[in-house]
Amino acid sequence: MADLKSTFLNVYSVLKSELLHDPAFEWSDDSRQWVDRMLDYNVPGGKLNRGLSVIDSYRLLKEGQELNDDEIFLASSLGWCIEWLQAYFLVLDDIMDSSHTRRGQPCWFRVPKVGMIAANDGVLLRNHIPRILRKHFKGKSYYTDLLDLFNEVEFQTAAGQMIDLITTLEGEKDLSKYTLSLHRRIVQYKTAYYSFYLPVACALLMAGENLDNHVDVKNILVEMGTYFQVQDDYLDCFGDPQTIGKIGTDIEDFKCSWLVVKALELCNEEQKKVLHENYGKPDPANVAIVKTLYNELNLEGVFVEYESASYEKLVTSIEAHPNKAVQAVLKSFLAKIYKRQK
Ligand code: DMA
Ligand code: MG
Ligand code: MG
Ligand code: MG
Repeated sequence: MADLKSTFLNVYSVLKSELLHDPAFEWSDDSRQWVDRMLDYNVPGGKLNRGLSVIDSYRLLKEGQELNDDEIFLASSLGWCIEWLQAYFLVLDDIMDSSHTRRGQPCWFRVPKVGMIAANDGVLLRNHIPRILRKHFKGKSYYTDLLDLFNEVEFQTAAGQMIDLITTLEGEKDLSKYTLSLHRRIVQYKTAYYSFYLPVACALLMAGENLDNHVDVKNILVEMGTYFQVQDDYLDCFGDPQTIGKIGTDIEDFKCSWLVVKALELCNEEQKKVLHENYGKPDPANVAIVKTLYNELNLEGVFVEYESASYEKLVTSIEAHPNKAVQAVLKSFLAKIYKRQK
């Protein structure tokens, strides 16, 4: 595993170096240094679950056959394209969510002399993906399917981010609009497709599969991604910032988080009033009152229940899948996130 990770990180260095010598641009020392630092700051510092899952999944789909160096390089490159996509979305997400830290360091836009240059860095990160794909996949039979897949998933994610953001405008008018079905819709689009479906879909394409034949796999992965974002919402409030590497902002930001949805379901009239008066305010005193209410309603306990119920449900759907190799892919992904603390 440590070995796979170091191989994966070596591929990052190769891809970065290619991008820093992209012949389509006349590089100066300053511009090259900027992109170099921007990439190192934003791309490789996460858990790398999504990226590593492409290699993992591809290996499982090959049912134990050793992968050759070329296959490892290609699967890693696709993994890095997902990490690039994630970096692009996170750089912009942190601006929009007014976040403070990410992966244990200040958000990129908070770094001195970066500020709103980060918005264009997000665009650059996004543009690196088709450049990586063209360099390493043009000529492969599945090249157009790959481009199509990345475009499709990016659109879904951006649409999810849009509803995550505009929903807060509705919530400010009427908090009771925050329901589980609205929450599900947001997280399915903003998180599940790019974090769960995309890595497995990349591995399937590399293995020569037609994605139209794997709608059932997509459905299970979307379900898993939904569970993952509920964990993210939970950790935003109850996680240890040291461990998750970021400071929660969902309460301040008026987000349609799983926690506020559950709180609305469980609270009495008096508690509802407290929620209405304190949710979505920047003052730490208001945030503290919301957190106290979450504790009164035992949302930690409600989450623990949700977590084991989701896990059971996912295992059941995975085991109902006819293909053992696909089952292994899905189980491996689930094992990476079950009861995660970060
Ligand atoms: C993030 O949702 C979704 C995308 C597409 C980046 P979020 O704002 O809850 O993520 P985080 O908690 O990491 O800021
Ligand atoms: Mg955010
Ligand atoms: Mg967000
Ligand atoms: Mg979050």
